[in-house]
Amino acid sequence: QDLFQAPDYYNIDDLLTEEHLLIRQAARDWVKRDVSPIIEEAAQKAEFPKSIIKGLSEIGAFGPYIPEEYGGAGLDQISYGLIMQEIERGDSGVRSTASVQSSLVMFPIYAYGTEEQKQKFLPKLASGEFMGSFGLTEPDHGSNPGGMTTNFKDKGDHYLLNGAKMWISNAPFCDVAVVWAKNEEGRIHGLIVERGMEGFSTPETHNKWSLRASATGELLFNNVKVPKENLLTGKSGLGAPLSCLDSARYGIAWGAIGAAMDCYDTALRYAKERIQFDKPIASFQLQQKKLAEMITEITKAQLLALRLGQLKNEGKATTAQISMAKRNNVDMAIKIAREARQILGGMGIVGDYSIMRHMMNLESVITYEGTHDIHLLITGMDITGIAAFK
Ligand code: TGC
Ligand code: FAD
Repeated sequence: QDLFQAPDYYNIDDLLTEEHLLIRQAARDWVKRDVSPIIEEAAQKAEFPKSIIKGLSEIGAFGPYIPEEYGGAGLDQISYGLIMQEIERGDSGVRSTASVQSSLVMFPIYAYGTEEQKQKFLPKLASGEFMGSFGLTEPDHGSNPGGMTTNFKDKGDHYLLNGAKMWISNAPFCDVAVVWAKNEEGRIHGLIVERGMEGFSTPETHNKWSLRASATGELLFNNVKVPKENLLTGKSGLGAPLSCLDSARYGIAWGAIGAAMDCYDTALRYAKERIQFDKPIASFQLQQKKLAEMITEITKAQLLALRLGQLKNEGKATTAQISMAKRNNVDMAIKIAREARQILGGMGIVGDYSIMRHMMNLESVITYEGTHDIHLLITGMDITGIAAFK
């Protein structure tokens, strides 16, 4: 049974609108009803639970901030964040699927696509009829995507695409992939690649210890003929994929709070119930220190995310501000997961509780969408004016 109670130590709910609270409640109820009961088994079996796709669409998780005319939910950025928080309370892998679909597939088509592309793809992506993936990372280019070698040549009536992308969420089952590749002049462009195009394959990556309920794979392009109308014409250069990352990283800053809340809530309840030396372990100072520090860090992360959401709503959030929140909040969550697991003693390592799954998932979350190190360097660059990447 899912007993989750969300902490709100600083009455932050008072700063949210009625609409925010309703949207969050719908997502929270759905996670309790449709995700919590099945997610542990899906993770153990390393299977993405396709049964949840419809529910993700219904709670507005596919394109929360994409306008309703294209099938999106037309919500503000704080609503988007709250939905990601609730989903990741269930599982980071499920939130990954929503992040990729919304911010890495729908967003670039909405922001940089033609009207025909928007009409063709966005409503189907919003309903979950189409699932999408985002191909930026390559085997030899992870933190440094600007060095990518995937390329396309102009063949008159079509483009010829060659190369390989690695570590791609949703790849094994995606219907469409937004793929970043260099043209003959070395300029990066986005292309919409569709399943069924000859020479396009998506092998699954196995043996993951992390994000097991999310399907990860490769995108392989062997002389794939991509119709010219599938080029994203609105923006080119590395800034185009990086701008999509801004939106996804923002969602992760909220999502990580959900994972942390679940670990804290589970550990608090367990500590009050578990008796050792004739007392609940919550009565010992060492356990109280862990729990008190957890709620302090969660509260700070909530305030950071909310303020960032306000800035995003005003169109003022910078890349560096988003990096700071992604880095801080994921680090906060992974530390809380590790401490919470210890509070449960031996019970912390079994799937009867969600903590170990969150802890393992967060190892991916602290790596993807820019590693912990890269986000620190983005802050460093912002405050000094000097890029220390290269
Ligand atoms: P740099 O020279 O700094 O920038 C290149 C051009 O891009 C512009 N730019 C941006 N534009 C829009 N939005 C942003 N956030 C931007 N950041 C930079 C920049 O102004 C420049 O424009 P121009 O016109 O001068 O050319 O690029 P760099 O090569 O030095 O790299 C900088 C660095 C290291 C920060 C960047 O490459 C980076 O962020 N690397 C991390 C890679 C990454 O995050 N990959 C994520 C892959 S997707 C993923 O992980 C999905 S996980 C699934 C899930 O979400 O669940
Ligand atoms: P590397 O870049 O090789 O980094 C290795 C280490 O070196 C890291 O600790 C890093 O911080 C450090 N490092 C690198 N450069 C520097 C530097 N300049 N200064 C200091 N330290 C440095 N990508 C996609 O495009 N789409 C997806 O859907 C997607 N989904 C993913 C799902 C999962 C489960 C995972 C694990 C990854 C996913 N990724 C995806 C890829 C992810 O974005 C990359 O793994 C990430 O950007 C890091 O790249 P890398 O793994 O090649 O590590």
